[in-house]
Amino acid sequence: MRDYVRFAVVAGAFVTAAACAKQQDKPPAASPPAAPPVVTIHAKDFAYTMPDTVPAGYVTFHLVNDGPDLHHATIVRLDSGKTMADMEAALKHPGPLPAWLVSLGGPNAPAPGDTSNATLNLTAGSYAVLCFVDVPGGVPHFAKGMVHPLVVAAAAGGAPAAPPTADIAVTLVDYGFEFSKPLTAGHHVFAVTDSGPQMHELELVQLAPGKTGEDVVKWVQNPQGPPPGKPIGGIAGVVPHVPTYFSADLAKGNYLFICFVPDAKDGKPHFMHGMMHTETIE
Ligand SMILES: [Cu+2]
Repeated sequence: MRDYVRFAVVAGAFVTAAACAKQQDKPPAASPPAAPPVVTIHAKDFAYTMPDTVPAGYVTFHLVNDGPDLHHATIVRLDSGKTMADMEAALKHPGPLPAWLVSLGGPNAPAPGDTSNATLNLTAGSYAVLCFVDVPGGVPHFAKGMVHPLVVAAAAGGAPAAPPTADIAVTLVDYGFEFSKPLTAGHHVFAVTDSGPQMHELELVQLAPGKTGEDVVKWVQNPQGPPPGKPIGGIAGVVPHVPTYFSADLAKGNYLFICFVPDAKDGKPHFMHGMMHTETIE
């Protein structure tokens, strides 16, 4: 009985407050911006299982690598009314992507059986998801079926999702990685921006004890024996000046940041131009 009374008094106070707010015509208190919706992409040899449509605005892509090979999910936008058929024709030609095919990042490769993530800000339009990973055998996985159309639909309304709150900024440059502060153990949200002029990616690999970036490069070129590190993810190929985000939990150890994007001038992967960097978490 006593509790009921207290409830009635509290409820009455709310009613009164609501009535006052109405009388004074105050704007409603702003609700905190929502977290981006999470879209799960399953990758396997050699196909994606994922939704066909996502809402415009910030979207977090959660990539599950069902294996057995390495896969990522590059999100590309098709401008100028180009179709999936136009894209597949253009991808038959080596070299830089045509200007109407805009690579916006996406979750980079986790180890088979693991997951990675990326948060992107997408405008409404026609998109596709592609796997450019060419290990093993040197044939990019999109040519083996890892292509999925994606429509980004105008958001339904309501408060737009806010970007993640990053604690480390990484800038991709020709040819290297620049950090806003040293890496530490624990959970981190990375804000990744390519400052150009070329497109780059960020693949994060936890090096096995005693292994180096050169060991990773050798293994990628000839994947024999156990890998010299564990891929964690990062951001797939992204054009300059488009901010993206990913999160990862890091333990003590050595971490390789590497870019495999082919150079616009000589076609060599960017790690051959020096775009590989090791950070140690003590
Ligand atoms: Cu690069």
